Amino acid sequence: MREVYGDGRGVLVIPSPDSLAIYLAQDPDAAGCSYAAPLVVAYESSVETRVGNPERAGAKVGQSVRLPWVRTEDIDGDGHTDLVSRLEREVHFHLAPGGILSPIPSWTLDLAALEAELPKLDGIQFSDLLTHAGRGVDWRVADLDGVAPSDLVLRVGGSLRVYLGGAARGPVGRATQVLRSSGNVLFFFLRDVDGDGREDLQLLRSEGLSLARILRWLIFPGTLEFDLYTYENVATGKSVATDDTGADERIVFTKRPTRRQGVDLAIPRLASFEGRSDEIEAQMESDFAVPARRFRLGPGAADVVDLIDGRLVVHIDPPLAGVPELPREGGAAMAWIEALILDDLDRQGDGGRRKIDLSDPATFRVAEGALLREACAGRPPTLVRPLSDAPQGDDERTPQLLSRDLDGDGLEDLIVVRRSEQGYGLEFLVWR
Ligand SMILES: [Ca+2]
Ligand SMILES: [Ca+2]
Ligand SMILES: [Ca+2]
Ligand SMILES: [Ca+2]
Repeated sequence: MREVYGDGRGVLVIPSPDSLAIYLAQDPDAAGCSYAAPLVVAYESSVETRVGNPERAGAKVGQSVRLPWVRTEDIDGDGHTDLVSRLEREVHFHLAPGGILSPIPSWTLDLAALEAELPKLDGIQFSDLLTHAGRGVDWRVADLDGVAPSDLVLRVGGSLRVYLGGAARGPVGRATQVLRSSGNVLFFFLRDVDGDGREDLQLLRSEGLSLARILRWLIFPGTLEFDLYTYENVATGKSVATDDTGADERIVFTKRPTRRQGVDLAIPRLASFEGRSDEIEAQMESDFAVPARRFRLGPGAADVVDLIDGRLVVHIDPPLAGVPELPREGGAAMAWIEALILDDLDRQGDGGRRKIDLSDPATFRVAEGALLREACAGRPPTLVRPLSDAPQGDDERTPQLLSRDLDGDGLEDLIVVRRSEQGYGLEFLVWR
């Protein structure tokens, strides 16, 4: 039993092989005694058992369980948390008007039906392998026009469909706006590019990529070019006449891109790259093991706290120009792309290009901890303090640093989390 909505009411979740039955307690004073009819969330799970090869000493034995993709977030923007459950071929949206979750999906996005709209492909397209990558169906929810409820954007291949208010009811009726892009649309983003507070539409598209070109990269280096097109959000909340006939049509995004930018992926000779990939992997692994991270301990821009040889090392307000703020490991892919590529392009404006050179080892230095440690190297630390307990033997894994405002002064304090086979060890440090 756990609390999901932060309203003090207990929630009982009973899993079955293909659904979760969620029982919400009805009366906060009688929590645990009376429950409403269950909310049944369908999901697909898979349990895979590996028995390995018992003849071999290093054989792996175990079971892997794929958990359902269920997420809680406010989909329609009414302030009440809703529930989304993603299945292989459809997505169920359970909305919670007035804070009461609908026991049956309020609407369903039928991914299979949308995919069926795409032209059929005859086998693998060797002349353009990215055709397959661009064939997906994708969705995002955001408030685009500043008028409740939130809005829905669907991508079906190279066609983008905007439904104002669509987050509350799904893609019913005619789309408010349809944008079509040629080439292979690989991905789309809703993000505020120009800083006016409204999310704009960005499409990442590519030229064709033939099998012949990949084979060529085995011998010669080359470049794969991507286009990033930005369509500015110009939704006004009012209907506007957009053509001479006076027909009333809402436009949300500009009909043509307002920024055209490029991302060039420089591909090294693959035959030479192959031998170096292990080296790069080892470097990335050791980079990600560095626990250094940014804190706001004092009034400066950022402070860096690191753990080196069992000691806490604090640098107050060190110069960190050029060290990007990267998501922690496990952050969403979108946050990485944003920090490493898109933020830079936003600053460049129309016509900007960003080169990613896969033959340059610096391209793979993407762990913030390692970059922060390097930025502070050679600088006298503000404080060095041994941790209170000695590390608990060789089995201890790299400690993690967490931040919380422990004393309520509005600035962060430190929590050191150590894991070993004996369990967890926590150390709380209030910064004054
Ligand atoms: Ca909601
Ligand atoms: Ca809206
Ligand atoms: Ca904007
Ligand atoms: Ca504090």
